[in-house]
Amino acid sequence: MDLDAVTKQSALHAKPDGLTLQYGTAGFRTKAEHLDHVMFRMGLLAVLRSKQTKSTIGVMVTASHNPEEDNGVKLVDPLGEMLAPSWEEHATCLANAEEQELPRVLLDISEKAAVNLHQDAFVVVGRDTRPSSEKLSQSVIDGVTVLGGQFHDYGLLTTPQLHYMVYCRNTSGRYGKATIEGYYQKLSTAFVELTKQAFCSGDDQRTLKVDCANGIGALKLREMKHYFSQGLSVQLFNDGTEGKLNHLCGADFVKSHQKPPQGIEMKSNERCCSFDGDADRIIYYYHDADGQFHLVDGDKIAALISGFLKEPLLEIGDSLSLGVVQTAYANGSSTRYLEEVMKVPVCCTKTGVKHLHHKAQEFDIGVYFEANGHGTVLFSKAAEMKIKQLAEELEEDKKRKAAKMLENVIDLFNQATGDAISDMLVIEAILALKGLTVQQWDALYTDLPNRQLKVKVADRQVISTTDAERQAVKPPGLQEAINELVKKYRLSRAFVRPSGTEDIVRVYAEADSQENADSLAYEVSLAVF
Ligand code: NG1
Ligand code: ZN
Repeated sequence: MDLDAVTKQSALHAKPDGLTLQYGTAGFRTKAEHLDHVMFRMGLLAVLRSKQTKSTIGVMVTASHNPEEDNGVKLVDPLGEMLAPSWEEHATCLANAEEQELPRVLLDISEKAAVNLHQDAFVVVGRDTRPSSEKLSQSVIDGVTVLGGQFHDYGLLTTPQLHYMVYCRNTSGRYGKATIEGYYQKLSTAFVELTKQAFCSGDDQRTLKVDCANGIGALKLREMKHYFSQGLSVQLFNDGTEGKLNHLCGADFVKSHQKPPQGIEMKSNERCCSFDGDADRIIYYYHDADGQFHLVDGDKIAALISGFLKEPLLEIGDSLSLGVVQTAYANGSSTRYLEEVMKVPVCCTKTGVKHLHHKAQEFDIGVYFEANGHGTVLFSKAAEMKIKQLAEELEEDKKRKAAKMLENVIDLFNQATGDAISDMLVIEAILALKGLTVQQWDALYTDLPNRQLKVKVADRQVISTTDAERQAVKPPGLQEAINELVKKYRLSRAFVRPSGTEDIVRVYAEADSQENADSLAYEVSLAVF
């Protein structure tokens, strides 16, 4: 490691005095102008992680649903997963080291993590469409090269596409080709195969309106839509040609405001969906004949998918386990529906996809979704092999057909992370195969009215939680106060937790009516002070 060269280069990406940042749920995120040094240093860290794992590591420059002025960076581990927790700590140390401490911190990390410094390193970089992203990704590359790492810059990519590239590169191409063309081919082939037998009742059924949050999703969906245009026609809105990224549009806006985005024309009963700014989340919605808005969120996506998967799994007659993973934000009705009607086991984990992803790996087939629309379905190696083997069998019967269908489903889901484009194609395939309208899908169960609030406090870390964030253990008395408030309402539930991505405390409440959910959330937010 040429530490003199690092020091010299680092001076060109100097850390502002006194600035401390933390590697949170989705990496580092803050105003773009404060991130240059972090980018450079994450380039350094990616090289060390690559040497240690003897694998390609990904670096994605994005701040997802946050405003256009923000930016962020996260590292992607060898199998396309989020960075391992012990390395999150290294990332925080490295980002906060003062200039003169940088060489020592680098050596410290190398020693603690037993990095073989003679090992080669390879890093792949991707970025979203923010005006600041190009320059910031160049700073990442500066960090990679000063430590002698090789790199490939994919340029503009959705976050899940970068995860896909990392996964492909570390599995010798068995998962797919590590090119944008490879991604389009893999997904669209699976989609076309899956929907071959779908009954389509006219063109309306095959059209979907997509709000792209004025982000990277628009660029990539526009490139990709020709690959599957026979099965599905997508109409792009908020495609970045006029509006501002994530401004009054996108999945996060629609979910948190529970209203349609600007810039999309919705006719009654038309199926619409929104991506977020880096296209790793998706949610659906529609207006009914009375003009009422209906949100079909991540919980309902999980319900649709698990219901769909149950049938072919039953058909192949193998006892592959199917489970659903949610967070505390999952609507109470969805949990009840999954457990009592669908009879699938449901687990609850802490917020943040790394927790859900990890838990989902405990099942042969693990469906995980956050209510905000981030999720995917993971198939264990054993399940994949069993399904592939059955799909190859000579006898052309129902069992083989079911296995074939599952085989395509495996290919259509991004196995590395939640992916708006991939999830959209799965959902569209299921709706087509089942002949379901968005209203029929929405009617699987009725959401309990709910409310989320943000509370600004001096130090959000004074709140700590347990039981997958559903109970507050600190400060003393807070949970008791929440329990008392919850008792006042029917079908009620509430919890608070410090956000991992913003300097706020989040309050969530649900109850038998919107008015009650609103009051409960408000009362709980007062108890937080
Ligand atoms: P925080 O800020 O920790 O609540 C938010 C989302 C998560 C996840 C991350 C990463 C909610 C309530 N929280 O986390 O689900 O998506 O951002 O983007 O939606
Ligand atoms: Zn995102």
